[in-house]
Amino acid sequence: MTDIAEVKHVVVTGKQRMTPSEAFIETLVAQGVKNVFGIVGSAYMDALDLFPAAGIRFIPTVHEQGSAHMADGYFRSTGRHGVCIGQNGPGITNFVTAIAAAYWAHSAVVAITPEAGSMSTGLGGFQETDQLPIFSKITKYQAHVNNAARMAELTARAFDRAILEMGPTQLNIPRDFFYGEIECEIPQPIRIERGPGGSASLDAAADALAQARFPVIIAGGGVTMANGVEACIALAEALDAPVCNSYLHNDTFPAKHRLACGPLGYHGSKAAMKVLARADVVLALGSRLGPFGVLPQYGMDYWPANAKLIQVDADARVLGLVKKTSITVNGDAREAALALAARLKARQLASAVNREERMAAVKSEKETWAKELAGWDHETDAWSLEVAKGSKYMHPRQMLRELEKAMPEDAMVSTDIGNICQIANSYLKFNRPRSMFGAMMFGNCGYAFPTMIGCKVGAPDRSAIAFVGDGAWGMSFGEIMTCVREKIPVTAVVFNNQQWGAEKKNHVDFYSNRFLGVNLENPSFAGIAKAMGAEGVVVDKVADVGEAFRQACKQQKEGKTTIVELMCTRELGDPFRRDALKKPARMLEKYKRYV
Ligand SMILES: Cc1ncc(C[n+]2csc(CCOP(=O)(O)OP(=O)(O)O)c2C)c(N)n1
Ligand SMILES: [Mg+2]
Repeated sequence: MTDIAEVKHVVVTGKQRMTPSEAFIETLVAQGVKNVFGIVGSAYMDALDLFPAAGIRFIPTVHEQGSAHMADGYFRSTGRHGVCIGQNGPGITNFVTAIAAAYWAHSAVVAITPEAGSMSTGLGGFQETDQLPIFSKITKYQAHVNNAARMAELTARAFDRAILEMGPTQLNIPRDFFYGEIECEIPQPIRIERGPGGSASLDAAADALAQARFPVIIAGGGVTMANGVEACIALAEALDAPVCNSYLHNDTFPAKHRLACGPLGYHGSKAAMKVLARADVVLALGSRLGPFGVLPQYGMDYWPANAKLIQVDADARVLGLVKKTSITVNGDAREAALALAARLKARQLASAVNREERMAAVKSEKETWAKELAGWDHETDAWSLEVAKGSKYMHPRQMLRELEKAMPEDAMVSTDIGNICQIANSYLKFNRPRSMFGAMMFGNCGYAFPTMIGCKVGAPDRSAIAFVGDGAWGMSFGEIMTCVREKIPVTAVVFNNQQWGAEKKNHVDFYSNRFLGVNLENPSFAGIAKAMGAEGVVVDKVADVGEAFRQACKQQKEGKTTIVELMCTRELGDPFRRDALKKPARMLEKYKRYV
């Protein structure tokens, strides 16, 4: 067996005779692929056989959903393609949820989907399903290898398009097409250099910023994807403009910077919202301003409807899509920030006049929010007070604060979908990019843990931490086996409040506490972790959280995966979807009680 570390990534050049499996593998090598997540299957075994010799590590997972989430995490922590592969039929349908999640995380994941053999299509043979329609709405591009001779060409295109279109692509390969003999050349990767946007729109944006009396920047995920944090800092400093992170992108601007106001959106920073509300010009840099991320929060409709909105995004389709724009720039976030800073250099800035006053306002809003958060020990609605009374477990907010205090400087944190994970948004602060990996807008429970495993493969020297609720943990803890088997050490922090809390909150707020399917009787998750070969620790006192968490992160250096099970009260923070629920109305007699 070839040692992967010894293999050099050398690609064959010129037209040559080879097998389609070789063409496939050599194209992966040409695209720089070093890790592929998946579950073994006969459909692609002829190609799989060559992985070690090609210097590609195959990382076997527990479930194909895990493979695709890991590919997503790998992309998000590195900026390099995440790749997953599986058996035709059920192995591929198991990808669906995770590919949909990658779609809304804008992750360049290549889902390699071997298909039933071309000679049996339509006959209803083993593991056959039409694999293209299933992914048609959750991929940016679908390549179907319709002839073995096109293996390299179409494989390369799936990789090129994933980066070009900033999202998942599918490479669908009838399984018989791995065999045979073809003549082909391995295509070199095509990477398009992205520019700052049109000069007229940049001029207009610079004018608006120069005339702004209270400019505010929203730093979106595009800033990280463009490696543009430094450029964003330079532009913010040139304008002395406060910066808000877009929802779940708390890593697009350093939290310790004097101009940083924190994240917008659900359980975000009130300081960010109040500062944004004062803006007369908003620069949304690398953000699609997704509707869920700009909803009113804390009873505050903070969006400055009368401000001029300059939106910069590399994807022209999102410009002006959600919020009314005054100026749209179709450009790379980093390049656009540099171009705007250059244009503003010699200009008189209207905002310089009231600089002191603005900086004082920003500072004061930040202090007010920090103070409010520091004093916010538990939820105060009637139901939360009732269930927390006499509980021997921890108030989630106090526990989250301890985690914040003990957070390693090099942390990467993924967050799942759930009430406590969402509250964590207030307590997650980062000073470097590629540090926060929320479940983004597909919002599937079970995202955080496998995604963080992929992040750790991409960035093995960083502390890898997944925040997961107990319900979501039930969906995803199987991948502990991947951590143990493949020696990928991760820390999972499991918030055990014995309930599907986020949904229970809707029962409380809208359905008169008629609880159905929301209470969880859990086994010992720490015990399960130990039985699976990982470390497990249970904490039920706030004073012990920091030490247990620190220890778990430290153990990553020794190759150990640790599950930190944190026992919480059943209190619940502000709900997710107040915007999308209505008080129930019933018309039929038999249902009249259900209001
Ligand atoms: C795959 C999937 N199924 C169902 C949901 C609906 N859902 C959203 S939040 C939530 C509850 C999460 O519970 P838990 O993970 O225990 O976290 P908690 O809210 O208790 O903090 C559910 C079921 C979802 N988002 N994703
Ligand atoms: Mg829960």
